[in-house]
Amino acid sequence: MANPAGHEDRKQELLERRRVSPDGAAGLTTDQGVRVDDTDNSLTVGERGPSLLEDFHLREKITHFDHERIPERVVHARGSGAYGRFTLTESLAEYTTADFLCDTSLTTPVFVRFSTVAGSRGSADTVRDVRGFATKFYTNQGNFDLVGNNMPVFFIQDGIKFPDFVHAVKPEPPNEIPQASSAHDTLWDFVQLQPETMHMMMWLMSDRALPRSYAMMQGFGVHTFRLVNAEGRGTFVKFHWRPKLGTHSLAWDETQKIAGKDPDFNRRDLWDRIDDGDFPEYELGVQLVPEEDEHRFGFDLLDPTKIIPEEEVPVRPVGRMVLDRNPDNFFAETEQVAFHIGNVVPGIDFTNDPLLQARLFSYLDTQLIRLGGPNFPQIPVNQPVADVRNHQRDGYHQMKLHQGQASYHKNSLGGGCPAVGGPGSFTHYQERVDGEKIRKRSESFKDHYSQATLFWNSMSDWEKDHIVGAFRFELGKCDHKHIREGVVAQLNHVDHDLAVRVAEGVGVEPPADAPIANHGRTSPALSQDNAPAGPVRGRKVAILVADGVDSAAVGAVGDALAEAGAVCEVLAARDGHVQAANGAQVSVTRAMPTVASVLYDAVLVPGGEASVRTLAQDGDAVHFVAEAFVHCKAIGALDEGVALLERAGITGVKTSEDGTVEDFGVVTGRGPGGDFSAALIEAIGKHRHWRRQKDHVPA
Ligand code: HDE
Repeated sequence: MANPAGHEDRKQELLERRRVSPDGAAGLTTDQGVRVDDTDNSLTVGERGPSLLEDFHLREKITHFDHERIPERVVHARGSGAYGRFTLTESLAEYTTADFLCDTSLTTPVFVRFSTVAGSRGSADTVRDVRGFATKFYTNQGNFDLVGNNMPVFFIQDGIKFPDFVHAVKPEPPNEIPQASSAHDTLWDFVQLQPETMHMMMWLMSDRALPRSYAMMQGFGVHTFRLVNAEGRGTFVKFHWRPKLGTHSLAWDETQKIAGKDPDFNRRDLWDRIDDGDFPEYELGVQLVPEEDEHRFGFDLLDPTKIIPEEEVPVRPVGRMVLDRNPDNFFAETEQVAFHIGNVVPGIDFTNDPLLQARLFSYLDTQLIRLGGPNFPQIPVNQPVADVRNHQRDGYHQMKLHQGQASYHKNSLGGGCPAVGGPGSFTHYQERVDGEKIRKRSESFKDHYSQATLFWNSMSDWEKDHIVGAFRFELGKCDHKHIREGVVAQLNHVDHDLAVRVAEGVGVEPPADAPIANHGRTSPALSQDNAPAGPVRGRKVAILVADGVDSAAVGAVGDALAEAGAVCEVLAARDGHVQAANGAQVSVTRAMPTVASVLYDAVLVPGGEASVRTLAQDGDAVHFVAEAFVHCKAIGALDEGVALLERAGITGVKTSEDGTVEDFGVVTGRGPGGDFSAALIEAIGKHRHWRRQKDHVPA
């Protein structure tokens, strides 16, 4: 079966056999296939009498309904998934025997699930949190799961601390407050007492925790894994996903408003992009470290709170993943998908990272309860495209009809089948390990601050401002002063200026001096400010109109934006259409009260004197523009449209009589011609204009 791009897709072939489409002609039946004559009324004694136990249809319908829920994931409960394909652009045959990383002619089907971590299944998408980025590669040699996050490090170094960490970040036990938020006492209490969290906390307080779109988010395998080649030689590897659209984030104030206006913001964005054929795309990159270089870094490769700076080991692009198909059924696919870091294929192996090792236990264990028994690999979304043959038998929900007498190895009654070994078998990497049995953190894991400092040093001024704001917000929600003080003391090890700025915002005595001098090193790759302007594909642009609008401007700029791949929506006070200045009708996509500027990337105010006069008296429209300005979005205004900007408190707008002016993302012009559309598209491509002076505009 071919996927939307015309590639043969074995996974979709398998799924196709399980798809059930509604058949209008067929009658409604029970689960036993018996046609029923009525599904709206229970069987009762007389019209007003009691219901009868013998009503098998009622009993079955209610019983099934009673059992429709399964436990949500203990972490990463809220997620969104999509199918796609992975193609290799550069063979890694020198380093691994994994087919899908060696053969550039192969197309490997994938299923990806993005998630937040702390919130429940029904929590909002745009909370401050890490995002899961889990990919199941259905390779010819079996499933390989790359179960990563959108941040390259983790909160803890040893998996035995995971229950402690998760208990601290989840809602507090007495009242289950707050939902999907790290801004509370228990999390920060954990942090102040566990300094290994500091590097990850810098990431979590940065804009990385607020992705604009799953299509604009990096992914990381986090741990150091191992590739193993045909000679059995190992090479350390870190996996990276890089989005084609660039790595972009929302503003904190915006995320909180979106959580109310559209809690499904990221889920909807992913769904709509795929539905519209604007397929999210990512480059797979690897950082490769020869085994003999294991100890050449100033940190331990086995410590998951450390990155390998890209300036030290460049990320080598090796492949491309495109997500091109939405699931048919959320529960069957996105909810029932079961990722496991232990799902590896020949040529990919583990390291002794103690966080990784604990995960190897956890995923299978949790899925046994979540999916109700050991046969969940037979659920369609989990089923490999590679053949499955073994002596595993029985258990809840066994879907296979195993034939034959022998369900053991070795056997003579089954002809010795299935045979063990042979070409393409998984052979564990052979590593010599000697040592005492001890419970002790390695000395090489002791440096908790230098990479947190590296991250801070690498941020631009506006990124630093956002981080300080985030720390102030989160600590400001903590009721216990000693926790605020404890965190400030930790931050003082990261950077003195950071600690002072946070302390000043949360009513804590700023530390007098730094315990250690900032090492001054940077890694430019860590800053989102260094990202190039991206394409505007899938960017949402609001065009504000009222009766009397200049329809030619709406048409010309709208066409140019659409050609660049942006999605334009015409907004007016009411749904339907407005009457343009030239008498034409302009269709309205949505009524302004049903949306908000936070749901768009940019706003355009076309000219037309009457239209702008009406908009300037409409609180929704004025607020829309002011809010877009405060969130540093691209704003375009043509002719009289500039007056709406001024009405919104955006003063000092630069205009010229004869041409286009662009000033920190505010683009003005006389008429839609000339460079206006191009300048607006460029401003939208920059995502946000974070350096804009915006303190005087309320929103
Ligand atoms: Fe997970 N994690 N995790 N995790 N994790 C789960 O598995 C766990 C960790 C990650 O979309 C659970 O099926 C332990 C790091 C993602 O279905 C559970 C430790 C990273 C997802 C579990 C970690 C992750 C999970 C919950 C510390 C990034 C969602 C339900 C030793 C590299 C997968 C489930 C999906 C899910 C355990 C740490 C990523 C409980 C014990 C580090 C993306 O098994």
